[in-house]
Amino acid sequence: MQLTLLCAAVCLLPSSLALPLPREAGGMSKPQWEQAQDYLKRFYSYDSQTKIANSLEAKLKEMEKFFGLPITGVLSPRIIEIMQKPRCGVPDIAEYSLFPENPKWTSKIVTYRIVSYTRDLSSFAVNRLVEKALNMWSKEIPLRFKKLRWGIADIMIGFARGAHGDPYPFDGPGNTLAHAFAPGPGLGGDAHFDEDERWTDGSSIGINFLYAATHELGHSLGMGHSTDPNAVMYPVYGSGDLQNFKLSRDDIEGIQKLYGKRNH
Ligand SMILES: [Ca+2]
Ligand SMILES: [Zn+2]
Ligand SMILES: [Zn+2]
Repeated sequence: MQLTLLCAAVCLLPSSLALPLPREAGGMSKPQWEQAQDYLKRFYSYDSQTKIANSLEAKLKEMEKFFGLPITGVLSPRIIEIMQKPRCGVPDIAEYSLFPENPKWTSKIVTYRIVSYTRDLSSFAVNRLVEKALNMWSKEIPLRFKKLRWGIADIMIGFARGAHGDPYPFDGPGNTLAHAFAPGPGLGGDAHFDEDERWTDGSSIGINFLYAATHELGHSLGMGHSTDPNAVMYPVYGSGDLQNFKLSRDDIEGIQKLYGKRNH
């Protein structure tokens, strides 16, 4: 208890005593700079790369490149705005070791199981929306999905809050909405949704579960993030028409590159 109080006292020192912020902070406030550093570490991680690629300036440039902004390596109000939007938890630029050569499922039938549900929607609605999301992808490629009621499926789907048994704890309401893992054993293919969000079937205010599920299940099939704001695989939530969305040309080209076309 005493230690906590001591720390609180130290942390409350006037900010004028703090070191000046680096050039990359672009004149933003200290909390904004700290939030930006955290964001870049989470979504633009290059840990196994060279020191140059690890600098915050380099990560900032990667982010500017991804979102089609002028490449300055300096924080701007536009970047802060993007950083504050709710988004997928999967990095835009990941450590290469996490994504070996285009991982994909090699079997023509991929199994899935819904392990846990949300309090926001009926289990009937979640089942229906997951099936709908999977169909968006499978109608473009020669792959079928089979739902399992128990046991281990290729794609384990669930809702959880905070720390939930993988190295990527959720962060409360907002910011990270969900994440999923590329095809592979164990966690591979699994899709997790933050139970601290308010999930909807599109009929009320909140996060559209069908849209989020279609995006995350794209990762479960091996899709990475797209820089195209019209793509379902764009990492930031809410840029397109969420009510009547469908896969974009970019999404379809990506998934067919991995699995080929479906023969109708
Ligand atoms: Ca969250
Ligand atoms: Zn994503
Ligand atoms: Zn998770």
